[in-house]
Amino acid sequence: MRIDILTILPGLLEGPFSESILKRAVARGFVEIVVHNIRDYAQNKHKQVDDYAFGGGAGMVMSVEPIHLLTEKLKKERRYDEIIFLTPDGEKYTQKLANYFSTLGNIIILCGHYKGVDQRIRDHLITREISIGDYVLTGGELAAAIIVDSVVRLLPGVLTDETSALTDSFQDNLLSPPVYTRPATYKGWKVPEILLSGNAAEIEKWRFEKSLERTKKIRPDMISD
Ligand code: 6GU
Repeated sequence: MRIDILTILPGLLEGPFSESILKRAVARGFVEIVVHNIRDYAQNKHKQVDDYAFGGGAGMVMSVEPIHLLTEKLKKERRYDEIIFLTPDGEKYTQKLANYFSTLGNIIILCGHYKGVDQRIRDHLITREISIGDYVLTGGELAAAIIVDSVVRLLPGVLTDETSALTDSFQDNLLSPPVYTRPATYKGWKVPEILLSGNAAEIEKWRFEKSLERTKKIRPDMISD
C-alpha cells in the first residue's frame, strides 16, 4: 500500500511513522508513506498557499492551484483508489472505514487547515471527506496520523501476532475485556482467580462477560444501535 499525505505542516508528520509498529511496517515494505509539502507547489514568489475568502469573512482559505498541481503530478505516476480530505465536517471515521482503507492500493490524504479549502478542490479532486470525531482540531495532520496508524496495523503481516487485530475493541462490536500480567498480586491488588485457573473455556466465558459488561456501561450505543 502507498499513502501520500498532502500538508502545509510536514514537520507534524515526522514523528508518528518513525516509531514502533509503523516504523517497522515502513522498513519492511508493507506500506510506503510519502509526506508532501503543499507549499513546494505554490506558484507565487512568497510561496503563499492560502488567501482571503471571496465574499469576506474571517479566516484564510487554502488555494486550489498548489493542491491541484500536486494531485495531478501524483495521479500521472499511479492510479489512486481514494483521495481523502480530512475535515471536521466530513463523514465520521470508524473501524469499518479503517478496514476498507486497508484493502486499497494507493490513497492520497489531504490535510485541511484554516477556514477550509476552496470548495472546487472538494468538488473536483476529492473522493471522500472524513472527520475523526465531533471536536475541532487546528488541522488535519494529527487526524492523518490516526488514520494511517489504524489502517497500517491492519495490513497483513504488520502485527506480529496475526490474531491480535481480530480481538480488537470495535472489530467484534464489543469493547475489549480487562487484561493482566505478572505479578499475580501487587501490593494486595489481585488478578482475578479465573485467569490463573488454566481453564480456557471458563476464561473465554469470563472475558466475553467482561466485554459485554464494559460495553453496556461505557458504550451502550454499540449494543442497541
Ligand atoms: Cl479530520 N480535521 C480537523 N481540523 N478537525 C477535526 C477533524 C479533522 N476530525 C475531527 N476534528
